[in-house]
Amino acid sequence: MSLAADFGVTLTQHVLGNQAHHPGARGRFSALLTQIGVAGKLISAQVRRAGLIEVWGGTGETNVQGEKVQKLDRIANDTFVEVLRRSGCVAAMASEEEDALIPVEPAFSGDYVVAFDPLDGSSNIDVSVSIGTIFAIYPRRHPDRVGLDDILRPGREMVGAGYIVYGSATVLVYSAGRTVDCFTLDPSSGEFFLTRRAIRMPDRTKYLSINECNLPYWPDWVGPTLSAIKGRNDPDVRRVSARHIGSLVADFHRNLLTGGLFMYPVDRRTGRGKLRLLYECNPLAWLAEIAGGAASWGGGAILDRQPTGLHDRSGLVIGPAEDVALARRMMATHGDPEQG
Ligand code: P6P
Repeated sequence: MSLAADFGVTLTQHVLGNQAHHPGARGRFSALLTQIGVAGKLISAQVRRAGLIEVWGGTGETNVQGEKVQKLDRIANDTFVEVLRRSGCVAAMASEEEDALIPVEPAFSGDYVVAFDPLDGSSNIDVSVSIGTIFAIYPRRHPDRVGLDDILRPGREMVGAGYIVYGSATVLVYSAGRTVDCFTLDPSSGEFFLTRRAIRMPDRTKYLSINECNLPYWPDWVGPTLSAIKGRNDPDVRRVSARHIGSLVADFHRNLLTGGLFMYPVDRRTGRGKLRLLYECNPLAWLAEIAGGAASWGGGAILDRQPTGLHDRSGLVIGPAEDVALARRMMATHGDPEQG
């Protein structure tokens, strides 16, 4: 057998293989995903050097979210913007780090609009906890113009979504709508190789992932939901454990693979969630549903929520479908500020 046959499937090969399921595809989506892989490699290289080069700490700026911008936030954002801009596949972008829609000049404009969180979990950078990039891909609506209506649409209209986790390894997970597949970056070759094919989220909640210090501010449905799930443990058998690292993308990746329920409920004092709908909740909800899980907010499925602004926030319950349904029943019983 030739050496080449020993190598696994690369991201580009997998994306091109997916293309076969889209008759008439012109390869632009494939090119976009391949370029997202390039951006992930570039950001990974910077993340892996944090501490060795001057990228720890903040830039002194505050972003549209009112959060202190970390140096790596800015590096990741600028990298993602420039790679997508030069890809020729994108007409406009929305970034957690940018106030407004980022248009792409006509010479480089393409068929898609992309919303992304360039570096989720950045409060963990300086303590070397896993962080990541999350992205959502929509087809542009009009050939001759691009605007907010191209991206302020329910997540169900996405044609692709995924994330890159800069953890013990750099992994890229994406779906083009049929399967959720995971690729691991091989540092020696610089290639992403397929390492988990057609991921299915386990049906049972093995891990609970929630910041319980926010308990005093949660709606009334949260306590009973947690008690019902924790109640599955007994002195002889531990069925559920707590795992929460405060980095949504890393918490989600673990939960996707091992079966975990992540919850970030709204603050009942304000009725507002913390997580962003367009580039955190929607892409992960899309992956969760394709992998057999579910994702909800107070008003129903995350993917059916109509955004009103680029930086809309939402409550989020995401994980095994049966426990997302449990949370929904508890919301119906006890009420939730997002139900209106
Ligand atoms: P808290 C990171 O800033 C983030 O957006 C998510 O990655 C994470 O799950 C959440 O905030 C943590 O928020 O309020 O628990 O610190």
